[in-house]
Amino acid sequence: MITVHHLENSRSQRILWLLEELGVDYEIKHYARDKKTSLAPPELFVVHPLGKSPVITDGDTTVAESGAIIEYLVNNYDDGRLLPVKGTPERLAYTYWLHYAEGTFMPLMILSLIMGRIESAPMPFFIKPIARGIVAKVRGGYLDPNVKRNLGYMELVLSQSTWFCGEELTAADIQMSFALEAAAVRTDLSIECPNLEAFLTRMRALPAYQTALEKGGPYELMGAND
Ligand SMILES: N[C@@H](CCC(=O)N[C@@H](CS)C(=O)NCC(=O)O)C(=O)O
Repeated sequence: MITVHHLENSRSQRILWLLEELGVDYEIKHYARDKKTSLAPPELFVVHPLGKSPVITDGDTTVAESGAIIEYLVNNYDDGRLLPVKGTPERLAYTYWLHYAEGTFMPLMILSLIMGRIESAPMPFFIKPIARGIVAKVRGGYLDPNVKRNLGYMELVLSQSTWFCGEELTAADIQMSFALEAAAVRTDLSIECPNLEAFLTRMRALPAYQTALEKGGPYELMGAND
C-alpha cells in the first residue's frame, strides 16, 4: 500500500492528484504545519531526513522530492496514459517540465515569499528602510524580471497546446500544477496570462483533481505577503 505523507497546504496535493489519475489505492497520513512558523512538524523527519513534503512510502521504499515521486509512480503504476512515448518531442517536453517546475520556477516563488516576509517582518524603525531597500533591489534587479520572463514563456507554450506536452494531460502537467497555483496567488494571471489561467481552470475541473482536493484537506497556498 502506498502512503502519502501529506502536509496541509503543500506540494503533496499534486501527488494525491496523480494517484487519483492513476486509480491506485493509497492512504494519506496528514501532517499539520506549525502554527507560528508554517514549517513541517518534527514527525515528518521520521519519514525522511529532510522533513519535507511530499514524501511517499510504498512497502519498504521511501521516495521524497516531487519529481522523483512522480517518476517512481508513473514508472511503476501508469499504463502509458500520463507518460508520452519515448523518443517523441512530447517525451522531451515531459522531461523538461518535470524538472523546470522545481528547478527553475519554484525557487523564484520561494524568493518572492521570503522577500514578502522580510518586508512585513517586525524590526526596529531605523532598519526598516535598509531592509526595504534590499528587497526593492532584489525584486527590481532579479526577481520581478525573471518571474515576468518565465510567466511569458509558459504563457507562450500554453498558447500553442492544451497541456504542457501537447494535447494530452501528462504527469508533467501535474508537476506544473503547484507552480502555477503558487504563481496565481502572487499575480493576477487573468490580466497577462490568460492561457495559464485557462490551464488552472481546466485542471480544477478534472474529477481526479477534485477528488484529490476533497481527500487532501486544507489547500490554501501562501502568497508573497503571508
Ligand atoms: N523540491 C521539493 C520541495 C519540498 C518542499 O519544500 N515542501 C514544502 C511544502 S510545499 C515543505 O515541506 N515545507 C515545510 C518545511 O519546509 O518545513 C519537492 O518538490 O518535493
